Amino acid sequence: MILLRAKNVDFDVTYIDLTDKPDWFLKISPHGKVPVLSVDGEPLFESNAIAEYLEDVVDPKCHPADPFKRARNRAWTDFVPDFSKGINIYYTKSREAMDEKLEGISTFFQKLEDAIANDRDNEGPYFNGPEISLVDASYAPFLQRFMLIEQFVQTGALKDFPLVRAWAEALIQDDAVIGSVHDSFEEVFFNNLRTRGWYVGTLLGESTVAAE
Ligand SMILES: N[C@@H](CCC(=O)N[C@@H](CS)C(=O)NCC(=O)O)C(=O)O
Repeated sequence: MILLRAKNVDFDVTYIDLTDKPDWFLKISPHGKVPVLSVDGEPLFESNAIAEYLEDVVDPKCHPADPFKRARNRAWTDFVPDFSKGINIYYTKSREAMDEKLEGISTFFQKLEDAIANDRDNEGPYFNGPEISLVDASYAPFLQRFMLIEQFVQTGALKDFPLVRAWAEALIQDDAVIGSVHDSFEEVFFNNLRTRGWYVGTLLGESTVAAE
């Protein structure tokens, strides 16, 4: 959704309940996962495949033009599943479990800090420079959730990683990222954390600030 917005593509979005997936969705999503992009009625699944397809068919180009840089970006995009699991401190059931997870979080931020320091030759603020790219779109949802929770938990986990912090701050203020989630995203996310017994749910209070 971030890339569709960054590329100004007109699209309709259908949200589904992942705890009660409709039959029509299971028919078009072989792994039963979102996102799925329907192109002229034909489904495409897997975020990276969808992003690469959009990059091929819709301007402006968001991947770097240089093939070596593109490959490096893809390599960092491949790290997203590990990264997202490494920083999702909000999916822990107790303060101790969260603290334990926090002990390992620097490893993940350090890798990205080094990647930005080594691969970027400008002030950013995005992964490659002033424009949002595919690699940004792949990290944004996880950094967006982390930053949202950080307001409440204040772990300070990003304090030693100024490049990642500036990157995350740019992403959460980007219109394509803000508009990539439903208006009720924050409320639904927080309610899930509360009702499913995740520890941070106890720190969020009863009501939340309005969603973006
Ligand atoms: N590798 C997939 C992962 C997608 C994924 O994990 N989607 C989650 C939501 S963020 C999902 O659909 N979960 C539902 C389920 O696994 O039943 C991609 O990048 O598209």
